[in-house]
Amino acid sequence: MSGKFIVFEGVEGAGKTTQIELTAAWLQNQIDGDRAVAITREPGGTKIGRQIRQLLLDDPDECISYRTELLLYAADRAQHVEAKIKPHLELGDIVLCDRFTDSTIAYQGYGRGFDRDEIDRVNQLATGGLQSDLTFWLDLDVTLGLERVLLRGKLDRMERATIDFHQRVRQGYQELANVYPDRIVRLDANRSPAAIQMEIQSKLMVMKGIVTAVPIGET
Ligand code: Z5A
Repeated sequence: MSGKFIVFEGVEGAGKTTQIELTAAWLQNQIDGDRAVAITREPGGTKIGRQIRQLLLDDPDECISYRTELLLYAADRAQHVEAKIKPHLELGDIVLCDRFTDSTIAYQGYGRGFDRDEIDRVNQLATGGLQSDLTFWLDLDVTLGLERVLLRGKLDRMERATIDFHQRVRQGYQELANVYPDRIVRLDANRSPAAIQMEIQSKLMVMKGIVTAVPIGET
């Protein structure tokens, strides 16, 4: 596949959506015309996924078991990879995705306590082995993130989990970043959106196959 798959991860309110939009606007001017920048997210990147997202984040009458939750995120991802991500990558597009497999490791693994091997098997089944080319982890204190989200309105089912849960999730991201330093870039998310965006752009500028190289003397 000739495209690039860039994922944004982090706890609630870390600023992923904000940075994805800024990155997409910047990239439009950096890449050649026959490639597109596609923005997507999990859960909910496809039509089926939007229905799964409702099941996951709304308040169902019946309590969702952790195992059901894990499998619903995986079902959303399987559809997302097949119906949207892979077709874009095959066209050579740049896909900017809000959350992917590391969210499942952080939330269902570190947060809910599922065994890592079990999560890896589920992720493998859902993705067929697809991984991000680069993941930006927007690292933020969980209380700051939840404060930002609260300003926006009511918290959803996942956001209402305990602070301890969200702290374990952040710890999960930290451990993933330690293990995969080439794939996961930690960004301090407690800065202005512009400062964070500058750092993202500088990382993407040096990433092979993203920004169109302008031959010297041809500006
Ligand atoms: N989940 C899971 O458990 N397992 C999985 O496998 C997957 C997901 C894929 C999806 O929620 C939930 O599903 C999520 C993990 C779980 N749940 N929890 N809890 P979502 O898609 O609804 O929400 P989210 O991914 O957590 O995104 P978010 O809450 O919208 O946050 P964000 O995208 O990172 O931030 P934002 O929208 O860009 O910014 C939030 C606010 O902060 C907004 O008012 C901004 O204007 C403001 N902001 C942004 N940047 C800054 C800076 N730099 N300074 C100050 N204020 C800022």
